[in-house]
Formats: sequence, C-alpha cells, structure tokens
Amino acid sequence: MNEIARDPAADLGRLERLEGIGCARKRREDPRFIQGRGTYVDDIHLPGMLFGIMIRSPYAHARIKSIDTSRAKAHPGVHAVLTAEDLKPFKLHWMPTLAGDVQAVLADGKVSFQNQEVAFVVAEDRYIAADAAEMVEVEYEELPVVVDPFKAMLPDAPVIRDDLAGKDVGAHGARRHHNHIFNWQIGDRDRTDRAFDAAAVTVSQDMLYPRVHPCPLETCGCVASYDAVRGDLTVWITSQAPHVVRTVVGLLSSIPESKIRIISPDIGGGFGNKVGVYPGYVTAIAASIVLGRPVKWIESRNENLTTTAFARDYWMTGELAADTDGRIKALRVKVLADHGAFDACADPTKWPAGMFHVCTGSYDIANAHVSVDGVYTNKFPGGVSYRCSFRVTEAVYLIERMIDVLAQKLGIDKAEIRLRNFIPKDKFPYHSALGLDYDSGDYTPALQKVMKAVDYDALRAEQAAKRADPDCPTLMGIGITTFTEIVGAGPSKSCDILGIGMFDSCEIRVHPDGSAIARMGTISQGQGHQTTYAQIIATEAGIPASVIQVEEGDTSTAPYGLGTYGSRSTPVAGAAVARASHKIREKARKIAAHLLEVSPDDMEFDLDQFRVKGDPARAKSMKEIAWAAYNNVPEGMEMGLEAVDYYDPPNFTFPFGAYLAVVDVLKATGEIKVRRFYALDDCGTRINPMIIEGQIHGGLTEGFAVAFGQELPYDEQGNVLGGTLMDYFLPTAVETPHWETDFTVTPSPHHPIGAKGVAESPHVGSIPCFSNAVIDAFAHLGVTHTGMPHNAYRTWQQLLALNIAG
Ligand code: MCN
Ligand code: CUM
Repeated sequence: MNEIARDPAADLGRLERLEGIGCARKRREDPRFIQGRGTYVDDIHLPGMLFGIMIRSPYAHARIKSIDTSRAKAHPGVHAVLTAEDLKPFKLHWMPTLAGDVQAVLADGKVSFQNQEVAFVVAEDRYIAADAAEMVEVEYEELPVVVDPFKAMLPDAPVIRDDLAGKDVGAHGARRHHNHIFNWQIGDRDRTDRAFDAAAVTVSQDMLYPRVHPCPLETCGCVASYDAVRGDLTVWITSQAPHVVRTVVGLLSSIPESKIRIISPDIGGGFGNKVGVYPGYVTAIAASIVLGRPVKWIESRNENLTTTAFARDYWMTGELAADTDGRIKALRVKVLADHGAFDACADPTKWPAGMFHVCTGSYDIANAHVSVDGVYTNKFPGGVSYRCSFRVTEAVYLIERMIDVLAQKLGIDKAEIRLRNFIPKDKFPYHSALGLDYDSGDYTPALQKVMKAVDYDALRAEQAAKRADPDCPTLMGIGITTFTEIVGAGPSKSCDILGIGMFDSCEIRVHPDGSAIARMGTISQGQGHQTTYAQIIATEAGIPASVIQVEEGDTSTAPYGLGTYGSRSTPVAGAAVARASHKIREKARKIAAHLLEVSPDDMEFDLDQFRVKGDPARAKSMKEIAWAAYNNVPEGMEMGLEAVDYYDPPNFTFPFGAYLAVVDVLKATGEIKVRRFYALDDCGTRINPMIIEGQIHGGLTEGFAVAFGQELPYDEQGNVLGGTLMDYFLPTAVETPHWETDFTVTPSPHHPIGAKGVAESPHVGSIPCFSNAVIDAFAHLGVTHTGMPHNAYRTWQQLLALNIAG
C-alpha cells in the first residue's frame, strides 16, 4: 500500500478543532446563564397576559360543603375564578396520571391532602390575584386523616378515594382494600422461600427511605396562550417531556396536536420534579381558552415543596439468605409504597414500582422475590423523582444496606463480602433473578481501585485503634457501596408512557457552509446537552462541535421524543444522535466519492474528511462535501444533507460505581463530619469528562443532603412539615464535603458509541454509602440500622441510648 507520510501534529490539530467525544469542552450554555440571559418560563411576558393563583386546602382531608366565589369575582381586576364546577362542562375537573390513576384538577367535593388545589383565580396581576384569593370562601367539613401507610391499610381506615368506591381492580390489577392501589410481584417466590429454608444464615432488616423532595431552584409554572382566531394553543412550560405534555393536552382538550405547541425554554433544574402534568397547567390552559388571553401560573416555593412530585416514601423489609462464608443465596423484599392521595408516579406503564427490580444489585444472587404494595394516604402525590432512575434509588439503598447487615452478622469485612458476591465479568450479559439483562459490568477492578486509592486497610486499622480507645472523642465509620444502575428507558417492548413507546430521536441538518443544526426529543434542565450532543456529532459526522447548534424543547421544531429523565438522554437520544450522524456520514461518503470519481467503497472516513483508501492525499473535507450537497450530488441522489433517527434501544444500559465514605461522629454533640468521599463511576464511553464530573458533584451533594438533612414529615393532622426553605435542608458550599472522583470504562455493547447514562448514579450510589458509613461507626456496638436523615439530633439520641454520649 502506498501510505503517504502523515503529519501527526496536523491530525491532532484537526482532532482538537472537532471537540468530539472525550473532550472536556466547556459548557456552551453557561455564558448565557451566568450573565442572567437565560429565558425561564417566568421570563415570558405576553401582551395582555393575566396571572393565575391556586387556592389550596388547609386541611388534609375534608369534605367541601360550599365555595363562594362572588366576592372574589367582583374584585376589580379579577377575570375569573374557576372551581371544579366550572371545569365539569369541559370534562377537565379530573385528569389522567402517568400511573394509570386519575387526579382531581380542582377538588371535586372533597380534598385528600393539605394544599390540594380547590379553585383558580385569574386576575390582571399576581397581587390582585392573591388579594382575590383571600376573598374566596370555602366551607370545609373535616374528615379523619391517615398519613401512615400501615394504618391506611387497617380495615377501619378512613376512605381516601371516594371516587374509587366499589372498584376492586385498578390500573395494575386487584385492590384488596379501599386504600390499596396495587400489589406488584416479581421473581420466583417458591424457589426463594426454599432457598431461605435451606440457608445457613439469614438476616432481616426494616428500613424507611423517607419522603423527600428534589426542590429545583426554579419552581413549576407555565404560560398558556390560546389564539381563538387561529385555534392555536401555545404553552411555555417547565416540562422535562414537552412532547408528552402535547399529547396529554391534546387528549384532554380535543385540540389536534398539530394545533398545540409546547415549549420548554430554559429550565432551572428538574430532577424529575418536572415530569408530571400538574393541575396548575390545566387550569392555566383552561383559563386561557375561556378568556382568550394568555395566562401565567408560577408556583411559590411552598407550593412546589408540598404539592409537586415528591420522592421515595418507601417502607422496605429486606431479607438475605447466605452461606456462612457470606455467599448470598437469596433475596426477599417487601415494600409498602406511600403514593399519597393519587397515584401520580412517573413510571413506565408496566412497572408500578419502576425499576425497583434491579435490587439484586451488583451481586450474583440466584433466587429473589419482590412484593410491592402501593397505598393511598392523605399526602400529596408523586414518588418518582430526584435523580431516582425510577425507584433505583430505593432498590440500591435496600441491597447496599442489606449487604452490610449480612457482613456484620457474619463478621466479614464489608469490602470482602462484596468481592465474594459480585457478578463475575465472564457472566455478562447477565440475566438477573428478577428478569433484567445487565449489558456489561466489571465490578471487581472498580472496587479494588477505590480501596487502593484510599488505602482501605489503613483506614480499617485506624478505625480498630479508635474503637479500642475509650477516650477517643469520635466514632469512625467507613461506608462502601458498589451499586448497579439501570438507565435508558427504554426498549419500547417493555417501556411506554400513555401507550407511547419510550424511543427517542434526533434530526440533523447540515447547511451549505458545513455548519449544522441538530434537534432532539429530549430537554436539558442543566445537564449540558447543547455542549455534549454536539460532541457526539463532531466525532461521528466530522463536523466541528463549535459550528453545531443544538436545539431542544420546542415541539413544533423537534422530532417527537419522550424527554429527559431516568438518565435516558445519552443512552437513548444520544444513540439517535450517533445514528443520525452516521446517516449524514454515509451520504457524505457517496458525495465525496462522486467528487473524487472513485467508488464509495474506496473512501474511508478520517476525522473530518473522506479520503481515498491507499491515497490519503486525495480527500474531501466535510465542509467541502456539505457545499457539494447543495450543488453537485451523484445522479439520482436527492440534494441536501440531513438525517433523522428514531432510536428504540434493544435494552437498558447498566452503569455502575464503587463509592467509599469516611465519617467521624462527634460523641460530644452527635455531629457527623464527612472526612472523605471517593466516587468511582463507570458510565461506559465518556462523552465529556468535565460535564460528567459536574453531574457527579451535583448528585453527590444532593445525596449528602438527603442522607444528612432532608425530610418532609407529616403530623397526625396531615400538616406537611418542612415545606419551606426555613425547614427543608438545601446544602451550600459551606456544608458540602470535598468530593474525589474517579472512573473506569466498560462500554455498553449495544449502544452505538458504548455510552451509558451517568446523571443519577451519584445520587443513587451515595445515599446508602453515607448511611453505611454512619451505621458502620456504631457497628461494633451492635447497631445494624438507623434511619435517615442522620442529623445531629438523631445521632445524639442514639449516643445517649448507647450510653456513649459526651
Ligand atoms: N454524559 C457524558 N458521557 C456519558 C454519559 C453522560 O458525557 N457516558 C453527559 C451527557 O452528555 C449529558 C450529561 O452527562 O450532558 C447527563 O447525561 P445522562 O446521564 O444521559 O442524563 P440526562 O441528560 O438524561 O439527564 C437526566 C438526569 C436526571 S434523570 C435528573 S433527575 C437530573 C440529572 O439528570 N436532573 C438534573 N442531572 C441534573 N443536572 C442538572 N444540572 N439539573 C437537573 O435538573
Ligand atoms: Cu427519577 S428523577 Mo430524573 O428521572 O428526572
């Protein structure tokens, strides 16, 4: 072969100019954000725009005897006061939820949680609306309240959902009590029971993953604008899934989807809080249609924290069966899931407990059985949010805590027991006892790398010395988690939302000058998609990222997609981006061959050009090819250079990680200091290491907040406590520990570029790691579990109970 000598420096220059996969490219969106030039929903101001405010119930459970809106309606500047009665003619007083349940848009005869939506006041501005809201007189008759899911299932518990009276079958099968939503089981119960009967050792542990809230900086809201003359509805909305909102609005309103435009502009954090459809959106749209004026609705912080998609509230019992050497034989799990007054979980339709069945974790466990019961209580609806990967947070918490409980019982080191039970590398693709097919993983080197980096043996030696010293002022704890995530919902055969398969999409248009615009069905809420999608196109299609415009979130321009949550953007839309790039590349190959008068098979792709095999000096750059696409294409070929791809993944992707935390508990105060946190993540091919690190820092910080402070408790009357930032803990740089990050790379075998999602891993993996560390500090005193949040007060109580405070 006649190889022409190449200039490696010139190649490197071309590679750097592309800023492709692997490049720590700076975030393209930041110059706008840090200069205050973002466009959030509340930045939208339309001529003639009105403002809506929700009137909410002070009671957690009450019958509505009457609503008198006359004074409010007469107040100057008020345009409408809507109640359920006003929405009934349009059949908009109830709406379907993503979980197959229904939810009252405005209370229809009764309220079932504190702050439930009762009426909607529309006025010239927010202040007039707030004044008028005070004038609406609602007469309530209080009903008995139940906020404890166990009590909700007692025979004489108050009936929360009158509308379901007599319905003993719900969206997910039989209901066995008036407050029961579903029972969902997976795995082989008999085999698992037999494995437990035969096991040398068994352990059991109850644990609550408390109700928390993602608390994004921007609350939820929308601006609805109905043009009565054109019959068009445009809605600017804080939504992680704008196309899904379009379909739901179309179904509810009977307006054809072609006349509905949903725009998610900049979103100030979503974290799963902005997946669902909320009553405020529906009332704003209804008011705009009725009044013929644009209507804005923006939540307050308290409304956001007490009415929109909370997370967790999972009451779990785990059991492990094992040999005396710690080899696990079986896992059995029972869960009571508190869904609040309506089941509005955002899970794929088939799985009412999301991906909870990834709870066998990174371990080769032959037998497993899971049973989850969903229950109604007098609390606000939700359950699936907060970097959760559809309940993987709860699943990983359960298994990682259970492994520690087992290790403690057997006196085996907590790293060692994990190494003994890992799914071996040669078993991938691995079929789990609960029916999932793990695509790839390599767990042992990941944990070993972490142990080496922190000098694990030295840490354990230090801990042993401190335990032996009764005068030591601290208790030292070491926490480990070796988690497996499941992200990339999903194969349409198993995942859908409202019947629409969970594929995703990308459309790329290359302009004559070689620059390009790309649009996806996903929407960034801070994840940096503008930056990273362009990097995929750069590598896969040879177009420099700097000339690629990435656009998301406008249903009138983007191809249909299911949105951004469940860390699915990279595994699903990212694959569509790669495949659309390949389509561009293949057309470019033919054009280049035509220009150079050779066969397309004789062309090879080289960074940003096609060159002739064996004669690399003869080449056409992508820029030249783009120009030719608009004036000189082979005979029979269409002009232009663009591609669309709809990607239905064959499987999920299974990112994983090994985390280690070191904490010191101060015996004098119960305070806990996180001395070290080392996070190793494996998300397959890494597109942008800097963005990955940012995602991990963010997720770890949230994990720290959940483990040590966040909680949304209720009192017996159903008052939600912690619904303001006075009470709800949001860590700042002051409290947040220092994070150390690391990685290994185990590509996904089925993803076109081998990438797995990463955004939720740090949250999923860190919370059990913190708990394991805190509980490890007390392990030598016989403690097997303490509940979150591990705040100073609780820890102090524990020190007192153990007689070691001071
Ligand atoms: N990435 C990468 N290489 C990989 C995987 C991801 O470079 N192998 C990059 C991606 O290109 C993308 C970012 O990391 O820019 C996150 O990608 P991915 O893991 O695919 O997750 P999504 O983009 O689908 O984000 C969703 C996820 C979820 S579900 C929650 S909840 C959450 C999270 O993102 N909400 C966030 N991170 C958030 N970060 C911010 N700033 N704001 C939120 O609301
Ligand atoms: Cu479950 S929180 Mo994210 O999937 O938007």
